[in-house]
Amino acid sequence: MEASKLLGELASQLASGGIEVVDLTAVLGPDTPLIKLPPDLAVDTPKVEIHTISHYDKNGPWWAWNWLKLGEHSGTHFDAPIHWISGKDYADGATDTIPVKRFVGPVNVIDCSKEAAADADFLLTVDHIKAWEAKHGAINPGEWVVMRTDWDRRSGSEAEFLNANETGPHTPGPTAEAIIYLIEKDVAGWGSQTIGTDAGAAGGMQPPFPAHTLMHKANKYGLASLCNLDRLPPRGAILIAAPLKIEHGTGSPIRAMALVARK
Ligand code: 23J
Ligand code: MN
Repeated sequence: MEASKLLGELASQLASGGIEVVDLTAVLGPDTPLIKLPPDLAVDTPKVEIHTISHYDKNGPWWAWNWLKLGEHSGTHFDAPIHWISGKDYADGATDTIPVKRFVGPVNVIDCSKEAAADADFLLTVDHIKAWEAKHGAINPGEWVVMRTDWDRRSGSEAEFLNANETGPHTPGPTAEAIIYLIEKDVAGWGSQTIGTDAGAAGGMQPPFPAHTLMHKANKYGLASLCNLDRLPPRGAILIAAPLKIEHGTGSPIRAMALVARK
């Protein structure tokens, strides 16, 4: 189909609801869960703060507006290649230099919700991805791959979301081999529903934090704390995930959404 005709058809399907826009984003505010890193290793990102400048009052009689204190990696957010030391030298690897077309693409949703419910430390393997491809079709270059765990059901409580105890955080994620397999497929990036793109136990993996270390080394992107993946089909939806154009930014909160054909 001619591109202009396709856009016209898209517009009418959006208007009629034949194509739905699904919100994949958590509310961003002071209660947003944030990653806790080992204190001997690193400093943590600060809590999100929303400060009133005016609220139709003496500080601005006819308007309301706020200012924010916000870590780049807060809530539903985008990881740029320069976030990690392995991707630090990519000229097109920061929030202000990644080509904007990379923020829109097909999304493959691998449903691990049952596995994650049974085992918070569940790790997605190459065999699991291959079984998904045998059922739904091959993952193609430039596509996103996201791991559905329904972890957003825990997002009302930071303790439940981080799920940490004396042995560390217990959240699902990918094996290093699964990430290598997806890089060989030349995906756009990898997304999760947990606090970060890596499993809670990923600090002890080889390499440590493989989704960060390997994806960003390959100039690929990450998405974390995605919501509502249970509302997406395994394939066929279009993901829109655009970070703020922060100067030299390593990542950014996003308003992630997906275009989905109504069943
Ligand atoms: C810094 C250090 C380790 C990790 C992270 C950030 C994230 O998950 C993130 O938000 O990128 S694992
Ligand atoms: Mn991040």
